[in-house]
Amino acid sequence: MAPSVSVKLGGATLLAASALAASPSSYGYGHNSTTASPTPTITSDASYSSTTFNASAASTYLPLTDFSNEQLAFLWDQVGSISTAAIHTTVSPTPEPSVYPKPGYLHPLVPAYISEVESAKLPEDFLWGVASAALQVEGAVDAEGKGPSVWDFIPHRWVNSIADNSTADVAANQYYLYKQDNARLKALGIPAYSFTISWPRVIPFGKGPVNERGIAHYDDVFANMEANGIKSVVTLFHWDTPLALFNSYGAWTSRDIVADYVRYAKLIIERYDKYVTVWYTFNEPQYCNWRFSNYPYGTLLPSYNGIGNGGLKAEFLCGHYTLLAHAEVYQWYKNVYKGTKPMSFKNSANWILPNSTSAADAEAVTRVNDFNMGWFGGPWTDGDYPASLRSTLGDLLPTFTQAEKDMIKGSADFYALDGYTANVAAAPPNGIAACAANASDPNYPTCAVTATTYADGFPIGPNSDPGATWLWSTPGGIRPYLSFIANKYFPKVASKGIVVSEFGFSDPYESSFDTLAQILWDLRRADYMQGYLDNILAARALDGVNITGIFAWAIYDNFEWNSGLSTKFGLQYVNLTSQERHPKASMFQFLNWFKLHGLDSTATANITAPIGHKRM
Ligand code: PNW
Repeated sequence: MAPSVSVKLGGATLLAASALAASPSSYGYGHNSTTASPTPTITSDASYSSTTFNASAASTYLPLTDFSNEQLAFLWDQVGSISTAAIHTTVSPTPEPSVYPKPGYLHPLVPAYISEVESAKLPEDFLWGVASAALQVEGAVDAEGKGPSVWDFIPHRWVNSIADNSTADVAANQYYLYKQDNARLKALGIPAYSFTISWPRVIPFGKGPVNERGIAHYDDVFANMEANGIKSVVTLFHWDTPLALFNSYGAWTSRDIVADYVRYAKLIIERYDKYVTVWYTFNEPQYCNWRFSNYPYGTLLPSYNGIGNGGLKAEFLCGHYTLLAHAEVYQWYKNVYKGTKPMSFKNSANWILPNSTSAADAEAVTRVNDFNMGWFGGPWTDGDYPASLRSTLGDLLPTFTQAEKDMIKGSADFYALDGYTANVAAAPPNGIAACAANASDPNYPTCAVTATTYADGFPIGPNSDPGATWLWSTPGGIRPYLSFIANKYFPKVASKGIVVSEFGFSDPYESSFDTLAQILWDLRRADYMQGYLDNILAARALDGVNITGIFAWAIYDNFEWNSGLSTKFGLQYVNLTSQERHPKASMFQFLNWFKLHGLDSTATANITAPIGHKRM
C-alpha cells in the first residue's frame, strides 16, 4: 500500500500544490470571486510590469535550460543533505581468499527437488550470474557531479515512505568498491553480472550536458569487468529517473521523456556496446504504477499533464512512453547503429493460479496476465495493447499509430522474466463485467482479486520478510509459467528464448539477526534457490522451453526501495559499517547448482559444499 504523503520542511522542497493553490486569492489576484477587488496598483515606477500569478494553473513546463552548477546545487537542496560513506575514494582490491567459509556436512545444502534433472546439463553459451541496480547498490549519490534521481528525493523528503527510514545515500557503496566486488565475482566463478547505469550520474539533469566524471567512472567499471573476465549484462534504466525531469515536465507522464531517454540510451550504447553481452532498455515497466510514476505528484512534486495525483492516468501514460522509448532505442540499435547484441527489457510477472475451477476465476487469471505481461507484450505480439485493456480502460489507455505499432512489434530479441513468486486469482464478488464497466470499482481495472493463499486459506508457500509481503516461495510455479509464456501467451517468443532475468528471496526478519553466524545460514533463500533453479531447468530440459539465461537477485544486500536497507535480498551479506561482504549459504547453493549443471571451472571448485545426503 502506498504510504501517505506529507511535506518535510526545509531545503528547497517544492510547496504542496494545495498551499500553492491557496496563494493567489489570499493576495487578492486572479481569483474568480464575484465581488471583484479593485485593480491593484503595484507601484508608480513604470519599469515594473505586473502579471496575474496563479501557481495552481501551472499545467506543463518549467523550462529546463539552466545546466549550471548553481542549478545542480538547487536540485540537491531540493533533496536535502546527503550522508557520505567512510570509504569515499575508489578502493584497490585486496586478494580474495582461496577458499571461503561455507556450509559443512552437519547441515549440508538443500538437496535436489527434481531427480529427473539431476544429470541435465546447460549448454556452453548459457548465460548466468547475479544482479543489482545502481540506486540499490552504488551509494555516492551526489558524488562527482551526479544529479539527483527521484529515488534520492523520495527517502529524504517523503516522510515515512521508507519502512525503516533509511536512504540509498551509501547503500553497499559499490561506487567505490566495484573493483573488490568484481574480484569477488571472479573468485567465486560467476561469469556474468547484471547491473544498471544511473542516468543522472551520466546526465545530471536528464537532458543537457554529460557529466565527464560520471562517464569516467563507468569507463573504469566496464574496463574492470573485462579485466576480470566477467560479462556485462546492462540495464539502461532501473527506476532512477532524473529529478530535474520531474520538475520540468512530469517525467514519465510526458512524451518529452521519450527523446530524453533515447538520447541517454544512445550515449551509453555507443560508448559501451563493445563491452556488453546483453542490453536491457528498462527494468520492469509494470511498476509504472508505483516506482516510476506514483510519486507525490501535486504535493512534493508538480502535477503536470493533467494527471492530478497520479493514479491510472499516470500509470498508462508512463507505460505508453516507456514502450515508445524502448522501441525507438531497439530500432535505432539494430537498424542504424547495426548493433549485434541481444536487446530486450525485463518484465515483472508471476504465475497466476485460478482460485477455483469456475469460468469467472479462469477469466480473472487471464486478466491478471493481460494487465501485467500483456500490457508490455507488444514486442512479442502485434505491437499493440491486449483487447481486454482497450475495452476496460477506454480513454485512459493511449493509442499507438500504425507506425508506432510497427516500431514496437518485434522490438525484442527474447523475453526477460523477473519471476519471483506466484498468486491465486479470483473474480471479484460483484463479477468481472460490472467491475470493468465502473472506473470507481475498487478492483478496477484488472477486476481480479489476487491472494497468496489457496481457496482453503493455506499459504502458497513459505513467507518472506515483512518488507516483501508480495513474495512467497513458490518454486512449483516457475516451471509451468515458463511453458505457458513460451507455448500459449507469447508463442512468438518460444524460439527466441526466455531469460529468467531476476528471481530471489528475502528471509523473514534477517535484519534482526545480530551475529554474522545467524545471518550466514539463510535456509529459506537457499531452499528457494534450489527449488527455482531445478524447476527452471525442468522447463528447459523436460518441457522444451528455450531458457537461455538465469540471474539471481541480488549480488548482495541492498536498498530495497520502500522497504529500505532492512529487507535483505543478498546472496552475500553486507556489513553496513565496515562494508565487508560475506557469501551466505544461498550463494553456495546457487554456485553448486551451476557447478553441477553448467560448465565446471577451477574457481567454482573452491566453493563446493556438501549437498543433501551426499557427503563430498
Ligand atoms: C524487482 N512482484 O522488483 C526489482 O527489479 C528489484 O529492484 C527489487 O529489488 C527486487 O525485485 C526485489 O523486490 C519486483 O510483486 C517487485 O512480483 C515486485 C515484484 C517482483 C519484482
